[in-house]
Amino acid sequence: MPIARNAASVALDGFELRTLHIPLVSPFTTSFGTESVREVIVVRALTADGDGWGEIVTQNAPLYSSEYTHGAWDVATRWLIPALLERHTLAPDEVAPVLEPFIGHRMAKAGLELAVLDAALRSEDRSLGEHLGAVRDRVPSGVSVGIQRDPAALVETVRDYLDEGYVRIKIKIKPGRDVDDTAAVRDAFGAIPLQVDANSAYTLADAHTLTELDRFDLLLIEQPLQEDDIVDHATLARQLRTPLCLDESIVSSKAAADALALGSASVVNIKAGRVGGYLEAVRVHDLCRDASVPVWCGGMLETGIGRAANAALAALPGFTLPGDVSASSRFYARDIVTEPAVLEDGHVRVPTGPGIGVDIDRSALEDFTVKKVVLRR
Ligand code: OSB
Ligand code: MG
Repeated sequence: MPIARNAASVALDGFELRTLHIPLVSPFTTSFGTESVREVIVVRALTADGDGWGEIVTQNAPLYSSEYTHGAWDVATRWLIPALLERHTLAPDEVAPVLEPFIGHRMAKAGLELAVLDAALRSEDRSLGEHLGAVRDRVPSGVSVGIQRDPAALVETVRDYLDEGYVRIKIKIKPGRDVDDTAAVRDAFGAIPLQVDANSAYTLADAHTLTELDRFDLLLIEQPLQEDDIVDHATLARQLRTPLCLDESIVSSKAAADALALGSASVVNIKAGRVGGYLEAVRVHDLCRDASVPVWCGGMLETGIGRAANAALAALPGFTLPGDVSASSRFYARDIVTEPAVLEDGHVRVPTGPGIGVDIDRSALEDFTVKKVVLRR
């Protein structure tokens, strides 16, 4: 099947950035903290051919990675956007090379690239899924479940998601909330597709606790150790029967190649924000597919913008495990797109309209905006 991955150049007039505060339907707790309001930056690329939309998926505090929303706003307005606006015309695959001299800040770069990509694809009347190489029109939907008050509360929360039709459950764990929580879910629901995510909360000294999880036949254990513990992850992987999946550590296709070469992971979570954009995410997909390493699409509590783009990415052929590509309602009572992602028979549809394939709900966007700037050439 031919996969066209070049999109037209756009004539860039400027960018609009907004910080949004969107309430979550319930607090989301991980090993690194609790979030009740999603603070996120929405990017609008202003071009001669129309607007494009993107999202910078940083969180309020630098707890998942070193990036955080105020930092992303600062680097985007002070450095990244001015560099992009020096170019009169820009193709989506030129965004990353133009921004490459600026170290790190991958989520900020990814949000800007998505806005340019969306504008370019809309102007050509092509969908992001088609552009990235999607081979499915819907993707299986897993759900990421935060740490609850106690294992009994966790069981009730998981029950509700299973009743909604989610086809895979991921529970967050941390030291002291691992074996008992996992046992409670296994005991209550039997052989459901189940995996755990530690968000870097352990060290190699905790290997005995992590090997205890082997008896639960989990699909995988996600990111037990620190982002740069690439050698320790390889050591741990050799002690576990459960497949080890990396999230935080995979910051680029180079990092993915290194992790696979070292044996640090046998599964990879792909998040476009974490690797600097959807185009780099496809490169991670491609190299994992060449190495027969299964991948799945992670999430960062995306709004309808990133959620639509994630569905397109997750429709690529190497995404053989269900991702954290849930319905909008898993996090939000009100989203900022006119057709928020819904769960249909345990799946989320891949949008087919031009660009990301969803339209912005302008009144919701205004209502959630707490800060706005427009930078023009
Ligand atoms: O580790 O996958 C993670 C949310 C914020 C930061 C990190 C992670 C998560 C999730 C939620 O697990 C995934 C989602 O958006 O559904
Ligand atoms: Mg994770």
